[in-house]
Amino acid sequence: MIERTLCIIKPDAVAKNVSGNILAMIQNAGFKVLGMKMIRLTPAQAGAFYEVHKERPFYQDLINYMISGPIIPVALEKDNAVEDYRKLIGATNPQNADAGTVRKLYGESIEKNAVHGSDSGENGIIEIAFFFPKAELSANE
Ligand code: IDP
Ligand code: MG
Repeated sequence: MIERTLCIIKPDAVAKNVSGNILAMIQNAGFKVLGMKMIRLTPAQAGAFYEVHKERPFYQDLINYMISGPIIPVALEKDNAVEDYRKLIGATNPQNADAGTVRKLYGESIEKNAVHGSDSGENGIIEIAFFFPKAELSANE
């Protein structure tokens, strides 16, 4: 089934200048890029994006990290996108991620783990809409 998922290249990966390498991995894996931009989140935006984690002890740290520098949200589409993208990026904690995954290659810690990925097709749609008005997405979608 064709699905959409949201990638975010997080501040640590943007700062390390590996955004292009990560995008190449994503595109070589067959994902179509529907939209992409480099932006800086406000604290309120970061808090809203990660609202689902607001009761977790790492919530405030996560917000501080996500506003620490520019990020690159990328709207992706592919058959089986959610599962295939999560396989490509690897486990949340880079130490537990499989060899050759984005987080193993570029993540620094369980927090500074280089990229975001949606956890379901439903959330993929919602998260893409958080960053991209429909008019900004690829016209040949
Ligand atoms: P995911 O990004 O693999 O879906 P989630 O559990 O949804 O992982 O957590 C969202 C983000 O919060 C992670 O990508 C990571 O940046 C951060 N995070 C998750 N667990 C921890 C933790 O135990 N300590 C610090 N940060 C964490
Ligand atoms: Mg998650």
